Amino acid sequence: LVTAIDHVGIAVPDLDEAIAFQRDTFGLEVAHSEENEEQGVREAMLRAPGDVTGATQIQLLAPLREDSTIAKFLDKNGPGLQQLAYRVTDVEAAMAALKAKGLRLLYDAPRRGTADSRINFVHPKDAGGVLVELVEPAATGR
Ligand code: MC0
Repeated sequence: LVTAIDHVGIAVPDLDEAIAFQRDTFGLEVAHSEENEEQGVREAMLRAPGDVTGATQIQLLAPLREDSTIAKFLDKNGPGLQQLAYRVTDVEAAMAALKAKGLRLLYDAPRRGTADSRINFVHPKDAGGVLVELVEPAATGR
């Protein structure tokens, strides 16, 4: 079902501060950043210098609004790991396979994710306490 570990997402209160911390402490660099209005996030994808295209990235997620999922996560838990994202080739097929196993998907249809990927999420209560994201990269993407 899964072809790669796409990214691991960290909730942060301030995106620019978190980017600077990861750069100055660990040497990670920004590969991509954007705002996703629907998801209520400002986000950045980080990678290690020299990483091959398609390698696992670290996603920093900062809230755009007080009522966003990331704002709620930060209020409840503080900064930290928020999600694990698995790459798939066909998000609808992955959704159907997981539904058939009795797992709850958060959306009835895929929504827009980073860099025009198509995404959905498995409820953390059905995945060992981990919010699992399914990511089908855009056709022109990685
Ligand atoms: C909540 N829970 C989590 C969790 N969030 N467990 C593990 N990881 C998380 N991130 C647990 C809580 O501890 C609680 O358990 C129960 O789930 C209900 O939590 P809640 O605090 O009442 O929160 P809800 O139910 O309002 O929301 C949780 C839910 C939400 C997963 C449905 O966060 C959501 O819709 N997430 C998907 C969208 C998202 O995360 N967007 C931001 C990233 P207890 O035991 O205390 O009851 S956007 C993104 O990722 C895009 C841009 C991309 O990568 O392409």
